This record gives sequence, structure tokens and C-alpha cells, in this order.
Amino acid sequence: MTGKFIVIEGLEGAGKTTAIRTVATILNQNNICDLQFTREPGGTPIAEALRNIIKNGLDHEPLTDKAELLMLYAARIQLIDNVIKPALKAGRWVIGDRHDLSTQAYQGGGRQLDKVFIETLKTQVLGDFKPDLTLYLDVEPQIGLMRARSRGELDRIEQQSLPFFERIRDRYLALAQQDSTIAVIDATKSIDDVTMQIQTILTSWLATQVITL
Ligand code: T5A
Repeated sequence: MTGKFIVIEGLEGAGKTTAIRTVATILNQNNICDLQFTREPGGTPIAEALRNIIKNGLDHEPLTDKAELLMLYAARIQLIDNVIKPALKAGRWVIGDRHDLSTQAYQGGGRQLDKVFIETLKTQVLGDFKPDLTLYLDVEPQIGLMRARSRGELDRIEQQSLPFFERIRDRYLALAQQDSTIAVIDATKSIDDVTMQIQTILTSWLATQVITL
């Protein structure tokens, strides 16, 4: 594979949309212009249908936590096999709005699903596939949710209680400590400051990469 896979992670309202634009601009400035953008859950017709159910539910039927987890992995493998891997193989760089770290944080930390159950699914579905770099935008849930709320109605997951989001943040931070491919960005700062942090991290990471253009 010649392309690289960069993922932006964080709680709702962390600023992922802005960060994705920043990453794309920096890559362009480094002559990396053939970019593929993805979002999770979603990014293929089947994965987008699953996204809709995960975010909005369907016909008031309770969606169990385990079914939610299975749908997330179904959507993810559709996206990996049909979009991400072909793009990387063709030399395109992929910028992902969320990936598996979201599942570890939301379903593992937030929903408190069994660690072994998630780990087994992850191994079976993803194998050793993982992003080359993850930028985790760290924000206190109160701030992120306030920003998300200012945009309008909250979806099924966004309506969860504050402790749910505090557990997610704790899990994100714990996982980031264990994995050198995850960089933590202080996303409580201004948009300009966050942009600078991304610029610093991405530029020094790019300098360590063998890039085939
Ligand atoms: N999910 C997803 C799981 O539970 N498990 C999984 O495995 C996966 C993949 C996806 C939902 O699914 C869950 C997580 C989510 O609940 P989504 O819409 O893709 O939903 O994700 P959200 O996090 O909900 O997306 P948001 O659009 O809410 O978050 P963003 O993109 O981080 O926020 P953004 O960039 O739009 O910013 C929100 C507002 O804040 C402002 C922006 O201008 C915007 O108005 N803002 C700032 N304001 C001040 N200072 C800053 N630094 C700012 N940065 C942004």
C-alpha cells in the first residue's frame, strides 16, 4: 500500500470537521493531493443505511447495545473493503472522520460492553488493519456537547447522559497513552490554536514517512 490512512477522532463537537479541512490543506501543501475522505459509520450505501439506524433508530424499536456494536463493525468492513483499501492500494491518502477508536471509546467506554467481546470482533473483522496516524481532539464533554447543541437537534447517541461521555473521554485518553500512533490535541482551545497544533504534529509526522507520490 502506498497511500496512508489518517483518522480524526473525538467527542461530538470536538471540531473534527474543521480538523479534517486542516489536515487536507497541510497534505496539499506537501504535494499530497489525491485524497479520499471517509466518515464512520458510513461512506458506502450499505454503511450509510446502517449509520442512519445507529444515529436515529428505526420505528421506535429499541436498538440493543450489542446490535449497535455489530452494525458498526458491519458498516466499517463495508467501508474498509470497498473504499479504504482500494484507495490506499491506488496510492490515495485516506482521511477518516472516525474509525475503530470510536468503537473502543463509545461502545467499550460509554456503553461498557465487554472488552473481550469487542476485542474478538475487532480481530475477526479488521485483522491487523489500522490507521497510520490518529489525531484525537480532546475536549471536555460539556464543551463538545454545547457546541453540538448549538447546531440543532441531538441524535440518539448525543442524547446520552454526561457520565456516558465522560467514560468515552476517559477511554480515548487511556487508549491514546498506549498507542504511539495516536496524538492528543487540546481541542478546548480556539480554532486557530487547534489548527496550529495539528500543523505541528502532522508536519513532524510527515517528515518521518516514506512518501510515494
Ligand atoms: N459512533 C461512531 C459510535 O458510537 N461508535 C463508532 O464506532 C462510531 C464510528 C457519529 C455518531 O456515532 C457514534 C459517535 C457519534 O455519536 P457523527 O455525526 O459522525 O456521528 O459525529 P459527531 O461527533 O456527532 O459529529 P459532530 O459534527 O458533532 O462533531 P465534530 O465534527 O467534531 O464537530 P464540528 O467540527 O462540526 O464542530 C461543532 C461546532 O463547534 C465549532 C464548529 O464551528 C461547529 O459549529 N467548533 C469550535 N468552536 C470553538 N472552538 C473550537 N476549537 C471549535 N472547533 C469547532
